Amino acid sequence: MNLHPKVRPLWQRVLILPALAALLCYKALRLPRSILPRALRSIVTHWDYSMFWVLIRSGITRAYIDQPCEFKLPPSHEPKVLVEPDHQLSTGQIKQFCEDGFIGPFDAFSRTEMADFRQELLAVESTTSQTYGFVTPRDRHLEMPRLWSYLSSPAITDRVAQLLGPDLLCWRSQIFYKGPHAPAIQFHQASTFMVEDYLDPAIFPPNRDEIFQLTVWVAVDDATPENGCLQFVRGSHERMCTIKFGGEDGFYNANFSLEFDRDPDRIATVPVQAGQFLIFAERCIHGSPPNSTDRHRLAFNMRVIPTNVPVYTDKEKYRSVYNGGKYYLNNWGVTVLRGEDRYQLSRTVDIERRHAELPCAQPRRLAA
Ligand SMILES: O=C(O)CCC(=O)C(=O)O
Ligand SMILES: [Fe+2]
Repeated sequence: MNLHPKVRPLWQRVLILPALAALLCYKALRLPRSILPRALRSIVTHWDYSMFWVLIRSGITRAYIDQPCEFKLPPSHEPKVLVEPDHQLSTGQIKQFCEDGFIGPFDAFSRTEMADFRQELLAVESTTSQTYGFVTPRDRHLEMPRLWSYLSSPAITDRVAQLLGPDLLCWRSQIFYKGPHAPAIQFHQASTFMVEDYLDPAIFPPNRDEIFQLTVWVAVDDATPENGCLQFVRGSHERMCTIKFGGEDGFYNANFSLEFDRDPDRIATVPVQAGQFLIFAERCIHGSPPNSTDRHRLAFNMRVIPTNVPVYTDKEKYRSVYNGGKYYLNNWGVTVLRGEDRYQLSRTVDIERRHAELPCAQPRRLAA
C-alpha cells in the first residue's frame, strides 16, 4: 500500500475504506499480528484507534499523520540538572518553554566560526552521505567531526539537559539549506516521527504525553523574517493536529494542510543570529516563511532524546516521504550527547571511533 498523503480518487477511497475498517476490527479483536504482511502488521500495531477513526469518518480526506498525544504541563519548573552559571535556565524560562513549546535564541558560537563552517557545510551537503550512500542533508554529524563538536558543545547540551534530563542521545541531525527565493517550509509538527513513513514510529517514548524529544536548531547565517527564520504557534505542542489532504499547502513532497487555529496572535516569528540556537518540541507547530532574498539561509539541527527512549529498534530501513529515498539503518546509530547511556536501547555509534575511522580523519575539537 502506498501511504503517501494525497487526495485519492473516489474509487480508491471506496476500496480502501472497508480495508481500513477490517484492520480496525483486527486490532480491536486482538487477532494474531504475526500472520499479517509487514506493512499491515505495522499499521495494526502502531496506529491508534483515533488514527483509524479520523480516516474512516472523513472518507479518507483527513488523517493523523503521526501518533496523537497530549502534553500535560509538568508540576515543577525546576531544571532537571545543575549546570554552570552561564548556561543556567531560570524556573521562569522553563515555565515559558513548557507553555510555548520553544525557547531561545541562546548564544553558542561566534559569527566568524559560523562563517568559516558555512563553506564546509555547503561542500558536504551536495556529496554522497557515508551513512546512507546517497546525497542527503541527514545525519552528517556521523561523518563531520566539526558538526558533532558544535552539536555536543556544553552551551547546547547544558540547556537541553535542564529540560530533558542529564543523559541524552542525539538520534538525528539535518542541514537546512534554504536557497535564495526558496519557498516556505509549511507549518508542521511531529510526535514520534511516524510521519516519516506512516508505518512505524521512529522513537518509542515510555509516555507520549511528556516531552520526550527536543529539537536544537542552530543558525549558520542570520535567520530573519525576510530569509525565512522559524515561526512557531505558541502552545501548540499540547496536542497533535489532524491534516486535510490536498489544498494549496505542501510539506516537501506531500500535499496537505495542518488543521489548526491560525490566529496571528499565537504565531511567533523568531529571528536568530548566526551562532545562536533555539530549542523546541517538534510537536510545537513550526515552519519557516519563504526566503525572499538573493542569499541563502543555512542552519543545522539535531533531535535529542533521553536515554530511556528507544529509536527504530529492529527496523532495517525506512522510506522518507519528505526527504526521499530509502534510508538503510545499518550505518546509523544514536550517539551519546551527554552523560551516560545506561539503558542501551538502540543501535549506537561510538562517534569518536567513527570519526577516527573516516578516510583522512582529522580529529578536531572546539577551542575551550
Ligand atoms: O529550517 C527550517 O526552515 C525548518 C526546520 C525544521 O522544521 C526543524 O528543524 O524541525
Ligand atoms: Fe520541523
